[in-house]
Amino acid sequence: MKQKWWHSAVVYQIYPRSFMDSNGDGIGDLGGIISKLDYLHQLGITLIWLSPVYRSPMDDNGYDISDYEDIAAEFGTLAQMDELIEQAKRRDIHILMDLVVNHTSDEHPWFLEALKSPDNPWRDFYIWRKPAANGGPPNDFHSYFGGSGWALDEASGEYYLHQFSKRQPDLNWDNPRVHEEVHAMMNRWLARGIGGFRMDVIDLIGKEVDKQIMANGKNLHALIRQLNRATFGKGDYVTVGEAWSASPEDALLYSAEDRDELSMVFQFDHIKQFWDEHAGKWRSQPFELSGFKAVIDKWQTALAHVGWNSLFWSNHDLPRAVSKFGDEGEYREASAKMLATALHCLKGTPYIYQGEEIGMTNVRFDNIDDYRDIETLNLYRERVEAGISHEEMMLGIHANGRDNARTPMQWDTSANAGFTSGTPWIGVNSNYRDINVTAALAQPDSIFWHYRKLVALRKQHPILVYGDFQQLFAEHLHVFAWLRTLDDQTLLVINNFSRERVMLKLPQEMHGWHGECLIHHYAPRELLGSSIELQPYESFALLIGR
Ligand code: TEU
Ligand code: CA
Repeated sequence: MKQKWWHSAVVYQIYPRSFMDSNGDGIGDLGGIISKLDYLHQLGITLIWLSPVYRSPMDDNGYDISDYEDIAAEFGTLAQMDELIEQAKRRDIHILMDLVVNHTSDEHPWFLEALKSPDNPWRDFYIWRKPAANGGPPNDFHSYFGGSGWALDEASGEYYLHQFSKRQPDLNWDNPRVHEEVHAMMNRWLARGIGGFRMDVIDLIGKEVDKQIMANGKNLHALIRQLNRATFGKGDYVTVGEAWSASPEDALLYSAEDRDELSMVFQFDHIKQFWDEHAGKWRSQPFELSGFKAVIDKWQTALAHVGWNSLFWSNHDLPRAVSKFGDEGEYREASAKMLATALHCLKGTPYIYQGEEIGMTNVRFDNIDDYRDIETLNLYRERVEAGISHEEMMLGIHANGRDNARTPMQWDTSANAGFTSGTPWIGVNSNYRDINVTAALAQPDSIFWHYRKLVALRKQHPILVYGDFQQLFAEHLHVFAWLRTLDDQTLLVINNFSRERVMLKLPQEMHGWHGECLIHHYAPRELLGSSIELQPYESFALLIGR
């Protein structure tokens, strides 16, 4: 495999609305991000995935873009965006912009033109269909954000497709003019000095509407290859496509080097595994390690030598890692460190979601009015109207609602966790007095310093980047362990994913294994006898000496 600089990089995702407010309006902004670059430099990350900051009516907090080449007033200005790119570069950090081109905002000029008449030149930038025979939507496609995926344009009597909110009309990627406009916009952003793109729901742009094939349409990979050759493929840029539908086979198509498509994709098997097959995320299933291990193993094995994995536990759409996969209470710190070690000792590029590095947890607002996310609010209303109880829906929101990850970053113990001097756009998690950056930096063995050590290890040890993955103890109910091997080196990684003390019996060939313990959060470990007693949520990585 040809080595790439970003194979050993670690990416930090910033959700700008919630990261840091610099002007007291209660909304995070570019000035706030610039003021925290030294903090990120201290963590050691070299890439930032910046969720959208473009002009937007904020129906979906910026994933509804009305101008791809200007900055939303509440986030700042283009001059500040250039400043952020420049200031980041001085700290050896590159910015991945979030490319949202499956759809625009309904306030984008293209859509405003398209609405003027069915024969307007911009009309077929979007996807229009006549009503069904009964006058209703053309088919029963359901929006991810509730209700029909078709919205009626009264003036023309036609419907337009929107897989997300009705204010996010889908672009028509069968139209070559859409390609031209998007390519030109992307090249202008690359010319501004960004490091690449995260691509929102990229698996949806090849949709075959009349067959109701939304993901993985027949033209999808041709469209992505065209994007590559027309824009980022001309330089050493990093691209990561969000692909909720991706299988390992798909991921090979997206990320195999000779494909000229993407660097990697976000796949969500380890997330959807704990959703209910009928109610989806709104009826959360309890975490269960054996299925989780099998999924991670499947992906590590499938992309072992071709293609490249992204590695993440959370993002702005998901619950907090320690709440989902670890322990929020007594073992919050231990489980957060274990999750960090496990993720960063897998093969692929690790992503840290803002606040994960200090063990931020899910939030529990009791009142639905304290939530902000359009998906949560729409589905609460739709499901409660359909007869689901308030209590059951709140359980689902507490477990998997997107606002879990969108409460303000917790910087210190001052009002609003130091996020804003104003009134925050969404409530601050009440645990900020205990969980905040200032406390983490002051505590030598905090989760933050554990992450920093892991980020540094990846740069120092090629085995962490390129070592082959081979699972051990696959049947064990509490332990997830594996080997990484590269040339004559062997790294043993052992993670106790439970609050139990676990006596792990060792096979004969492992007796006496010793060497350099690269990372641990209890005590350095060696395999001296025929078993090892693991503490609750203990993990370590041991570079086996010869
Ligand atoms: O998310 C795609 C998406 O499908 C998720 O919203 C997912 O369906 C949901 O979280 C699972 O319940 C991307 C962005 O990450 C998300 O923030 C946007 O809302 C969405 O696309 C539309 O742009
Ligand atoms: Ca602000």
